[in-house]
Amino acid sequence: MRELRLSRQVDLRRYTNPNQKNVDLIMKIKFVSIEGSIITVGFRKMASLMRTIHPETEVDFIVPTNQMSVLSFLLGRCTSEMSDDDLNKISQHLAKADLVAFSSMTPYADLTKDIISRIKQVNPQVYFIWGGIHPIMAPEDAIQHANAICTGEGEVAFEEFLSAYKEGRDYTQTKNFWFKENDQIIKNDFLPLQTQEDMDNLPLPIYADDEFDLAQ
Ligand code: B12
Repeated sequence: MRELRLSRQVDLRRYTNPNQKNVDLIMKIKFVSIEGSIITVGFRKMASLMRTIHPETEVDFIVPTNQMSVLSFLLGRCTSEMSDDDLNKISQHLAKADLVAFSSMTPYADLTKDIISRIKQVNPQVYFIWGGIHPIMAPEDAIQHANAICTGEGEVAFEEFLSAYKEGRDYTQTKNFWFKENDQIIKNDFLPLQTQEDMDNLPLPIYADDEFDLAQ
């Protein structure tokens, strides 16, 4: 049996209401999509599931530019750059969380890394998870910047991770995830792909429910 010293021990009292056993109260999770909002189906599916398993989850969008806008395209404004001022405001807001989970593609990978490093400067205690296309396609790069990355389908894997994390169990065995613990990278196997029936049982993607556009 492999022995692992976790770099971060979870204080259960922070996440459990002593009067209502097994009810999550205080763990602050921010679930953040870095890209144009209406089309991000994978993120919206994950955000919807998160609201089911941890209703207090805040769902945020960072929309650097409207990539789908014809005018933006013609004016050459399809860029992932944001002003220093906006980035600082966004990072300060996200730094109030215990756990920040990002979803982004490779065109927004540098922006994701920049925001993570700014959040760390404000609050070094934040636990970072990175999911979506970039960690799937370039896991060796993504894991350098987050505590954990999701390298495949997120639904079952994230739920398993979160319950282990909150209960103080060893979460580093979670499949479809890689972890960085004390500079050691733990690469777990894949879960079997979900069947159509599995997916039919998931909640519908979330749309316009308490969403927060961080670029506004
Ligand atoms: C449908 C699609 C589109 C759609 C919708 C895009 C979208 N944002 O959802 C449209 C046509 C709009 C589109 C546009 C673009 N696309 Co496209 N698209 C696809 C395609 C065919 C399927 C993606 C998909 O919906 N998958 C299904 C969903 C459910 O999966 P998912 O999003 O990955 O989410 C799962 C996991 O990633 C994970 N997950 C996701 N987020 C998180 C977060 C956390 C915290 C966790 C734990 C897990 C997790 O769980 C989710 C559910 O299981 C892929 C190719 C492919 N076969 O995958 C290319 C692909 C994603 N597209 C790509 C590109 C480059 C683009 C564009 C940048 C093209 C362009 N130059 O404009 C734009 C970007 C627009 C934008 N801002 O999003 C590339 C991305 C390459 C990369 N390395 O990033 C791909 C891989 C195609 C390719 N091979 O080049 N695209």
